[in-house]
Amino acid sequence: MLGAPVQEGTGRLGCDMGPSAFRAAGLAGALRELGHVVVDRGNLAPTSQPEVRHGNAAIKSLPEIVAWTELLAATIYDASAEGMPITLGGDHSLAAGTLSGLSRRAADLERPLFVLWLDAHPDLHTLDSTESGNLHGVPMAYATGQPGFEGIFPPLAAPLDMARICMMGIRSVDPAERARLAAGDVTVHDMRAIDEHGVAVLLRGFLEKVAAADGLLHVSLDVDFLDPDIAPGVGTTVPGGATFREAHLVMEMLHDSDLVTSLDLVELNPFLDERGRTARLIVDLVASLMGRRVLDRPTRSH
Ligand code: 4U7
Ligand code: MN
Ligand code: MN
Ligand code: MN
Repeated sequence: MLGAPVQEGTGRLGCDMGPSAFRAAGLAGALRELGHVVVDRGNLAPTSQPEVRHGNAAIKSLPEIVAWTELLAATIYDASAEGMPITLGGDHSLAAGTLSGLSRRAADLERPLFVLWLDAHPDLHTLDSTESGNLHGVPMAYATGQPGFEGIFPPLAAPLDMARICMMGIRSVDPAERARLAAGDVTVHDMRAIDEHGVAVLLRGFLEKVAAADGLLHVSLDVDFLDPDIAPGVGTTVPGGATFREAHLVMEMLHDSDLVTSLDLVELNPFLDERGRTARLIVDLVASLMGRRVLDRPTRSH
């Protein structure tokens, strides 16, 4: 577990308390109960900020986010050699750093990096296209090597192949992001696809691809993947999200696949939460991902 209390990627305060809330909700204990060895490395903090600038005047806190990206890229690269890094956010801008570190690890191992992106949003804005200027909306564009990050964000060992990304829960896409999705071959399972087919069928197809390619699998879980009724502790609520049961099934299937090599938990804003219920829900979901189940039965097709 590595705390990354970055909040400058959103337009508001509060995500800096995320790592603390995950700890208070009992994340480490829940995983130890399942037999895992858990090391809490505490919270990271960048020590200096680069002098970076960009012509888009809407952009907020660019030096802070670049500093976090550099720090996390190095830290997660190292941590991925020792175990399964769980990054406790912090806002989703941190995925620029984790994906950068993991792409370098995957290149070293000569294994392909796959990403399961559980989010209401694709976070595919570039520095040029973002209108809100909130950099939690750009990590996927950076990680996939979209133009305009060069000379500002750290260089990637290898850009993430769009064909190795599976997005689930998507329901808020800006025009520039829609164009990028249309141009690339990202698998996007929006809420309509989930309603029509169910998460099991959609996820199984992706997991089979990862297994066949002997890939690394990174899971990036944005709290707004979940329906705001069950997960109110987030700044960017979008109605119509994943249900409790859908989210648990995703996690149980991920556990059964034995493919997950790293995890981001992002966008929890404890200031907006109701008596810790969102933090506790995420802890329960991670426990499912790490092996907790109701009966001793894997969730396979029959
Ligand atoms: B999150 C947004 F305009 N696209 O760019 C933007 F809708 O990490 C939202 O997924 C970004 O929560 C959401 O500001 C970023 C907006
Ligand atoms: Mn996100
Ligand atoms: Mn989101
Ligand atoms: Mn958000």
